This record gives sequence, C-alpha cells and structure tokens, in this order.
Amino acid sequence: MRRTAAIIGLVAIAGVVAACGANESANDSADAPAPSGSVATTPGTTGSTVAITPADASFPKGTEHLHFEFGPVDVQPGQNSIEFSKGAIPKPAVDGWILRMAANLRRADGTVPPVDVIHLHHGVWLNASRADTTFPSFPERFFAAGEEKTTTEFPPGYGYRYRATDKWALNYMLHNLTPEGEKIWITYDLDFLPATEATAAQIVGARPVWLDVQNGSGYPVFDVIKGSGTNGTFTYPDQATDPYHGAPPKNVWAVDTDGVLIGTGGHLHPGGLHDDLFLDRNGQSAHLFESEAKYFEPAGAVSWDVAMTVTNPTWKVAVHKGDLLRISTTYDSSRASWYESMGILVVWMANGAADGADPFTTKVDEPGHLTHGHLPENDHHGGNDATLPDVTALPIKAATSPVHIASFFYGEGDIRTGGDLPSVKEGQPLTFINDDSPVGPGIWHSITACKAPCNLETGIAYPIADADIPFDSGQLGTQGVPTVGHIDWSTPTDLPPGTYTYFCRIHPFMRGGFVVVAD
Ligand SMILES: [Cu+2]
Repeated sequence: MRRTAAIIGLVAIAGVVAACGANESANDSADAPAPSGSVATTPGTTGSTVAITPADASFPKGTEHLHFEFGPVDVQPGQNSIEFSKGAIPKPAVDGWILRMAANLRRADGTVPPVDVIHLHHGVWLNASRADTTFPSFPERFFAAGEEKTTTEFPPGYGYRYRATDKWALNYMLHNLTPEGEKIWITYDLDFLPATEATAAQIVGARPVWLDVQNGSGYPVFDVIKGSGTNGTFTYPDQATDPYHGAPPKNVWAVDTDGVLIGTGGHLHPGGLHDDLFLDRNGQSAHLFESEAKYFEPAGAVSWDVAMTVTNPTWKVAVHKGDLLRISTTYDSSRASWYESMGILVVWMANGAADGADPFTTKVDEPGHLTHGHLPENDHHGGNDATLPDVTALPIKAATSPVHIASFFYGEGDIRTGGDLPSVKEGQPLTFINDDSPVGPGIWHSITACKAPCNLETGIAYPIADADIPFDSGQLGTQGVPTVGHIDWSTPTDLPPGTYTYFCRIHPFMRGGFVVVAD
C-alpha cells in the first residue's frame, strides 16, 4: 500500500503544479514589498520550530539565517521507506531569495544520529508551485541532500527565488539500521534574503536543473556488480547493458533556452567515485565538471564518510537552446557490489544571462571544493574486531525447509546464534522468506553476499557486498519501491560447492551463512 500512497502523493503534488499552470521563470526581478515578519511556523501533526539569526558577513546586508525542523518523524524499527511530508513543511514567511541551503538530522536530545544507527538516505525538497525543469510532471526539485550532506551554495549575486505562496513538500527516506524505533527531526538551514531588503534588487535568479542517471524514476537507482566495468570502475549508464530498456536515455536534458550554468554538486552512494557533467553540441562533447567523492573513511570508498566537491564561484558556463546536458556516475567495482546506487547532479542555471564561458574554447572543468569535512556522525567505521563466530567452524545440517526471516534474525544459519548452517546440494537453491515484511510500515531484509567469514564488528564501512561470487535478493517486501515486490528469494543454482556468507544491506548487523555441498 505504501507504494500506492507515495504515487498518489506525487500525483497530487503534480496536480497542484498543473492547476497553477506553472513553470514560471525564476529569473524575474524582486517582488513587490511583502508583509513584515520573517518566518512562518506550521501547525499540524509535524510541528516545527524555527530560529532566526543574522547570516554571516559574507552574505548581502539583510540576509537572515533561518533554521527549520520537520518532525518529529516516528521512525519505525528497521524502517527504510520512501515517504512524503503530509501537509505543509516549514518555510520562510515572506518573499525573498535563498542564497544557501543545508540539511541534517537530529535526535530528541539535539544530537545528530550516528550514520550506522539512522541516516538520511535522501531528502528532496519540492516546490509544488513550479514544474520541474527536467521532468515537468514532477514538482520542482530545488534542493536535495543525502548522507553526504552537501551544502547548496550560490555564487555571490545569485539565488533561488522564493515566494511566500510557494507550496513546499518533502520526499524523504530515513533508513533505520537498527530494530529500535526513534523520533527524528529533519532539519534545514537557509541563508535567506527577504525581498524587501535593498540588496535583494541585485540578486539574479537561478533555477534548478535536476540531472539524474535515472531521471523520473520513482526510485532512481541502479546496481553496480563487483568486477563489472573496466580497470576496477563502472560508469553508469555508459557501461551498462541496455540501461533504459530501449527507451530514450534518462540521463540527458535538452537545454530549453539560452543561459548560464552557475553551479553544481553531486550525489552518490558509498562506492561512488565521481559524478560527471557533459555538454553535447553538434556531435562534440565538453566535460563541464567532475563532482568528486572525497572519502575520509580510512577503509576507502566504502562508506558514507564522504563529501562531494562542488563548483567554485568562478565557474560559469554558457549554454544554448538545444544543447544537451548529460550526467554519468562512476563507482568502484573492484572491492564490492553496490546495490541501489544513485548518480545525481543539481545544476543551477540563470536563464538569459550571457556572461558564461564557451566550454568548447575555454577549459571550464577545474577541480571544485568541498562544502564540509569529515563529520563526527561517521566515526563508527567497524570492520576491526571479530564479534561473531567463524562460520567455517559451525556445524552443518541439510536444509529441509525455507529459511524464515523474523524479528531481524535469519531462522537458520544466523551467524549470531552460532547454530547449524543449512546446506543444499550443488544445483539446488536455498529459499528465504521474509516474515518481517508486513510488520509495521514494513521491515525489509536482504540476503547479500559478503566475503566469508563476514564476522567483524558492524559499522558504516562493514560489512560490504564484497564476495567474489556476488548475489543479492533485493529488499524483500511487497510495499512498492524500494521493495522487490515479493517476500521470498532463492539462492542462485549455479553456486559452486563451498561455504557462503551474507548480510542484510538494510540492517547490516544481520549475518548468515549456508553451505553448498557437492552432489
Ligand atoms: Cu534486514
């Protein structure tokens, strides 16, 4: 039912867009004076608190720093669902310009939850009063954050136009890696220049151009399989086989008017190395920017302990109507498989402006900069000490029935219980059934191969899907994306004899093993 609800929500939002006949330009000059007072508090089931402080001195005179909170969100045990805000989410009360935006999570005690406990898989802020530029049946996607927590920054003199009448919504996915529920707030900070300030007249409007390797998909993901691609990396969609199933490519947008690109930054998942922006014109291609993943993670490109580079304020690229903007994303495929991966770049464009560089005559793809460093919520890396038995020492017993998954345990072969490992004969599958699936809003588990013995301490960098013979069940559940639509799954029948270990990608403290014996 969850999927239905999500889709209806989206259609409802899209309907608002249609009713407004929107797709207005964000480029027109400042509005007429707005009512005084700066911030609206939103009543309802998702209360909000707000605070206003002066922005730092680098912003134009009169800029305010606004802190908003959406919540509390009652995060359920093991939750990993895609949700939409019900009702309005807090936003500025007066017209003006957003000059900077950053998102985070907080717990009831005010601290940021550790990423190995609860993390923001994604949050997408939607403006239902405008149509999205690259996927017009969506509301305008104007800000997004994942656990890499990149800040959206505009170069001096640019901003995102905000009208107090704009209708905002939030599409969010909070991933609870544990069986304990918790109340969580999604927070966002804006540096905001009210339209009534004299300095507002100087701001040039920019609009968000959402580029996504799976643009328009309800759950825009793809899988990276260990060993795929070339030289230890896999670039999507370039190296994928028939990524769009014969339909037009989803990673391209035809520029609809002349203008200037003024900034961008990327989103990807653990294992991701970089997102790349290209401009194609008359059969020629120019590389505009590489948003690079800088891993603070000691184990390398395997966790959320990462930040993305964004363009520098001097980056300005002239584009013309009919140009194609294109995104690709590159992952490490040497160490592990990365399931349900993403590749997104939000590019900001000033319509009509004419002060950008021609990327075919001027090199524009300079290295960018990070918007933050290592974050303390990424401190628990895991992977050092063996906290579970070595499966190769566990007794083996022929499987006589499917393995039922319940209450976050694999019914047979769970390494944590140290019991018998179920065995199947070569050529025979072992079947799993997720009995937790319908519990609450849905508890979805996976069976994902990790390299034996897969028994080290759980953290943001461990375990990973690093088995040399990869397999993955997907998220077993029937509640729409991100689930696979069924609760049962069987192991591949071509596994050679041996001992196999696996974990749950959603709740990585869950580990199991089974044995394939020679016939
Ligand atoms: Cu699980």
